[in-house]
Amino acid sequence: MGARDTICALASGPLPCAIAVLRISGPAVCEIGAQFLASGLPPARRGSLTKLIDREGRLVDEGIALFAPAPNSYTGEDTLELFLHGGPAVVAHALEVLTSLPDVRLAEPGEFTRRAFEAGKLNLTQAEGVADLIEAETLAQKGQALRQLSGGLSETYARWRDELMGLLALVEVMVDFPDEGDVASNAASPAHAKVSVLMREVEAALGDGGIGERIRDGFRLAIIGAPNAGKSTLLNRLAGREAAIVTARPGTTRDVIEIRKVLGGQVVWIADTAGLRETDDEIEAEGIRRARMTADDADLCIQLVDASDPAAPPPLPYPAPKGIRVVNKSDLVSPAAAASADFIVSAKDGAGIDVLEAGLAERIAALAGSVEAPVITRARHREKLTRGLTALASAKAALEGDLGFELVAEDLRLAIREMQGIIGEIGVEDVLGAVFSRFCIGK
Ligand SMILES: Nc1nc2c(ncn2[C@@H]2O[C@H](COP(=O)(O)OP(=O)(O)OP(=O)(O)O)[C@@H](O)[C@H]2O)c(=O)[nH]1
Ligand SMILES: [Mg+2]
Repeated sequence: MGARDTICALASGPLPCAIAVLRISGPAVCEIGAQFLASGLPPARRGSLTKLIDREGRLVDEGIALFAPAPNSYTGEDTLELFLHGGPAVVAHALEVLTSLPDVRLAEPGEFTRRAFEAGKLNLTQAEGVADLIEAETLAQKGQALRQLSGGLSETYARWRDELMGLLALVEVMVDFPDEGDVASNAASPAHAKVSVLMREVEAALGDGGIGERIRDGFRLAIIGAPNAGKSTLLNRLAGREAAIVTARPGTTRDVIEIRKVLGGQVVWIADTAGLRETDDEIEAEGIRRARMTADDADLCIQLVDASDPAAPPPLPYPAPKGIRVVNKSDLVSPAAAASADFIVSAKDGAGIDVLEAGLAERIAALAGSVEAPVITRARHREKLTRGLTALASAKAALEGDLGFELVAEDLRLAIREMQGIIGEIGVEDVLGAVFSRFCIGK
């Protein structure tokens, strides 16, 4: 993937459509303008009606051309956008003409944004924000992606990096001139106080309950309960389709079956699980193990109880607010028998489902709103920040144990590197492929 190649791609959606946007970036843009635009490259940043012609001078299509010369473009390179008629034949012909020049090729997924990153137009968290914005399905996801794209996350990481650098400078002075200054090399030093403050900030960010990741990837809601409580019937009711098998035989569900739904303005994954009971059946036992794991990982857990089951319901493994007690089969037994329930429903005939959904939506919205502006939106950020915190803790311990400023400096350097890694300043080669390959082509 040589940066000197010129790349082109269809940047708009599926064809046919009203207008197709072709995007071209790289050093061959001027050559393309001269060869294939009947009136040559238009003036910078002014949409101009023009004819696209092939090598033989035949008309490919007529449309608007928009030229943004380097460095003031998305990628930082010469960029040309062509707004053509959105027909498959038009686009195929246009791309064929463009790629007929040497060093002009079709772009890889995310390659335009990767070039923008390499040109310093965006940092890595901002580039991730671009990808998230394109994938955003809920307003909450869109809001979070826009905040990330406009630098909301990177500002915090860059501030931590700067503060750590200031701290490192302070510590390095003490490494070089151990006898100078009146700063004691112990727990009362200003360095120790600063490390402690930073640690508290990073700990607070890490202790956000994973809300940023949940907004991006979806909240998790598990349905658990005894066999035959009606878990699969409830899942199907919430899904509005027959996603899981329902039978009168206890022990029907073994695998975890998930559906996706928007509730309370958030994407939510709802999981149906195997009924919990003692069993000698190896397959069922594995299903039950997975059910417990799913419930443990969930943000909310519907604990479903069969109102008509004379057996005492099992004790609730999850207290409120995570655990929600729902009594099912209200069509069989009078709801009075289920006084301790948070919700009473009949999954089979739909009674009470609206109220349950509204209650779930309220709880999800409350969870999502519990952290104002999470600085972690991906596992990648969390991993690096966790490593950064470990390095800070080690720096703090070294200060407290008077282990020498060399060790403290080394820990601070490690912490700085993690912050820089999050915003993509260093050590990013291994993650770039993973980040950008998930983009769509043309972005
Ligand atoms: N009358 C009545 N029957 C219900 C209701 N919900 C589920 N059932 C019935 O209860 C039986 C078990 O339903 P499932 O949804 O398969 O129960 P489950 O909890 O998924 O069971 P397992 O997968 O075996 O753990 C089926 O015969 C359902 O038709 C309800 O609200 N009212
Ligand atoms: Mg089931």
